[in-house]
Amino acid sequence: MNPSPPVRPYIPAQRSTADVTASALRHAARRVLLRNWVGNSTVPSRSLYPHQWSWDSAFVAIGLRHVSPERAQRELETLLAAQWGDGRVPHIVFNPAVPLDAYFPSPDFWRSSTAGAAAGAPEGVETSGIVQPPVHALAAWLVHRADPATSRRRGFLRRLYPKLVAWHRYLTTHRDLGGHGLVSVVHPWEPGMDNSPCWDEPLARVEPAPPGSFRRADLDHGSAADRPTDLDYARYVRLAADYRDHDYLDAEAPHRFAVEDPGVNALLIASEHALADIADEIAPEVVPDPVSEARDALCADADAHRRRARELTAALVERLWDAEAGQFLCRDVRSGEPIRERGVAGLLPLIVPGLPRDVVHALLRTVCGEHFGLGGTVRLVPSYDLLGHAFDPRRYWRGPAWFNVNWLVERGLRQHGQTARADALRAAVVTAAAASDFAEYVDPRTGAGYGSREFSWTAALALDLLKTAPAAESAPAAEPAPERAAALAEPRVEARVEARVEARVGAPVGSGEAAR
Ligand code: 9WN
Repeated sequence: MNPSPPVRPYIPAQRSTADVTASALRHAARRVLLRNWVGNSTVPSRSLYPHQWSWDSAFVAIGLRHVSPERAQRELETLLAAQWGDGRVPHIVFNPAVPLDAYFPSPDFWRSSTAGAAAGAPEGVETSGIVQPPVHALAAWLVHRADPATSRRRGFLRRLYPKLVAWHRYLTTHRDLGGHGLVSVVHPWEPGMDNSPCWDEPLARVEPAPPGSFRRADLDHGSAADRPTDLDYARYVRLAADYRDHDYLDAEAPHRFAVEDPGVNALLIASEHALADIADEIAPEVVPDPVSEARDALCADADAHRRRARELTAALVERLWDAEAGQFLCRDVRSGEPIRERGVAGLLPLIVPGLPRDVVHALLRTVCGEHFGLGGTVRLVPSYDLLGHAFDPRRYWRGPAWFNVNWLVERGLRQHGQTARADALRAAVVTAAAASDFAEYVDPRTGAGYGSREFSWTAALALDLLKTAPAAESAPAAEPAPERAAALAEPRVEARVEARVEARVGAPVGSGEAAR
């Protein structure tokens, strides 16, 4: 059943980190972010991904806030300037200066400004027509907190808030395809985990586009062994073309692929909590008079966001929790059935405040159990079940560990009072980032890097983990009240913690301290 080699102990590979101090790593991470900055936003990778990507920009902004809070704000502003009239935030914003053949599918495939007109696509910029996970409100809140004075002076949150509200409204209305309050993704690129084995079954129903009808650009830069297959691509193309040919209107598109994904919904919930914090924060700025109807209305908005977060959390547990598996599973909206594959998205609800206690405990057991192996056979959480029939340690989202996912799991562990595990994961993330030259993804068992190097969110999130204090150290181990959870998880720069990470990163590769 499982053709993958036996799981070996984790040894970060490729580059010795023996002499890499935290300050050298911070310097290197900053350099990546500065190099990949293209004027108003950051490319995920200069070669493989030469445009702006939606959830990449959110993760990049979270790291960039430590380099330049103003740039971090602009990163998100640039993305949201390309928002569509119906509220969707496109997954790619194309740079017109980049040649069409540098990335596929290019703007002439998506044709957003014409095919997307009915859905309100902007005229002055070309974008894709699909979306990615809604990490943006969470990112905006964290960016604001890094430098509230600059943020207020620039009216950052005040300007972004209505856009973020419209974005969430698009997801919770147009994309509630299952009719149970959860968001559905309609393309494997939307959850950001393109070729996860979770999509194999629903994708098998999609007729592939003819092989000669498109040319992949990714193989010019990456190894075929690390990337999705040609057959995957043929299906991705078919789904995107079908959506486009129905003017990107959700009510009219056939949406042959429709899946409720726990990762996307968990990020929406975390962002809905962040929207509540943002509404509270901007209230005095927007309406200085504390005793006024307008101020009351904004406070009511904050309450509504918290209420929506609770409703979404209840729907998430109701629809996607699988007690037997000990994790959340995706649900195929077309068949109505759960997808019985253990993708890492099923662990991401760890970042959701206010989950039932038994669900949290089971999730923690699963993260550290044989399927994901954290702290046992691996030091970074893999993207897919280590024991799964489709596990492949180097092929994209079918096994490798990704840094954004591990940053989220670290945050989730810390939120639930798992300080030692979170500290160990944090050290492993920065060690692997340094050792792999900020690889796009790594073998979760060995730390060997794959995909592109100098990858923006790897640098940004390693930097964030180096710069931020573990909030839960000062928080009680019990589950925090939902409404305060986002604030409790709010990182602070703290030299004491940096020094501790420095000691770990500076320790020899494979030494107990570095790997623990
Ligand atoms: C398609 C940019 C993006 C990430 C995704 C990752 C990959 C694109 C691709 O790169 O997807 O969107 O061409 O493979 O899977 O998570 O946002 O870094």
